[in-house]
Amino acid sequence: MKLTTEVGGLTLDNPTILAAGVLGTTGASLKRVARMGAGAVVTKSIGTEPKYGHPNPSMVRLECGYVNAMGLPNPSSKEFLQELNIAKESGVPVIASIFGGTEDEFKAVAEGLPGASAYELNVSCPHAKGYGMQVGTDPELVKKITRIVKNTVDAPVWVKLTPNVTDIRHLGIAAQDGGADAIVAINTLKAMAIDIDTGYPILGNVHGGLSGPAIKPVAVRCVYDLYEALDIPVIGVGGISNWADAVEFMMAGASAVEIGSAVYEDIGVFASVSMGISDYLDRKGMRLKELIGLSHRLVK
Ligand code: RRO
Repeated sequence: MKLTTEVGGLTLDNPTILAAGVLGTTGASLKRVARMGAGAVVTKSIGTEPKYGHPNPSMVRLECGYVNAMGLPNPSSKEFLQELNIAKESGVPVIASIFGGTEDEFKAVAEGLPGASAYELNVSCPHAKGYGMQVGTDPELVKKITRIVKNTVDAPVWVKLTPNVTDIRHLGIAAQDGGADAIVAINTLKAMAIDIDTGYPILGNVHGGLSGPAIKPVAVRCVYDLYEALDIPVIGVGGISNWADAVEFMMAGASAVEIGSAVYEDIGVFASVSMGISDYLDRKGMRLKELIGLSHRLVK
């Protein structure tokens, strides 16, 4: 079954996308992921100024996933532009993940990274003071940020939301009202880990965000709720490790999926997820479109 997909203003060869994260730090690593079968790639989140990030350890592997507090390390949009241009040689869409503390900062980063296939507004990092969740839990601010970037760039604008709120639909509606072309759900869940030999919190920053299999049911619920509330596509992310996880997200309403933590276990995950979705559709005699939001049609 062919998996070509139109989502949020882009055409993808298949609906698997590298989520924003460590592998999006350089043009070379983004190209490598594209070669391994991703339908599109998202960069590490980029801001206006260079940032070292939080002290080490900044990422810890648990049985159920990872807790990280990288702290938005990035070289600034000015320095990252060359990496973006290298990544574009891959031939797959390259989405620039951008962050800021105000709508004007988001605008400046977007202007500093011309030529991205789309812009993913990161309003959802759970442990970045003055950025991320601090701007992304306020629907009015989410709408303002979305609108200003949408009015600045020609490319599609996606908005990545935090699950760390009572009802994610308010944020999705705000982003949609601001002109977003797609919603990406979810960023990491507020978390931490403690070393029981010493009693010290493991992360240098103490607090972090949880990703991986542990957050999958939370993410599926967010996608399900957003699909019902919105007219724009939802892109699912959170604990997707195999094709069955991707199918579950699509049944909840995801038009495509982003994969983050699972890449650290197997960079071939994009190809295996795509092949698994294709085989599943063949077995069921379905087209990809019929899978998206299927659970809603069954429940009604
Ligand atoms: O860099 C990070 O610490 C980070 C980011 Br920007 C984000 O969006 N989500 C996350 O869990 N970590």
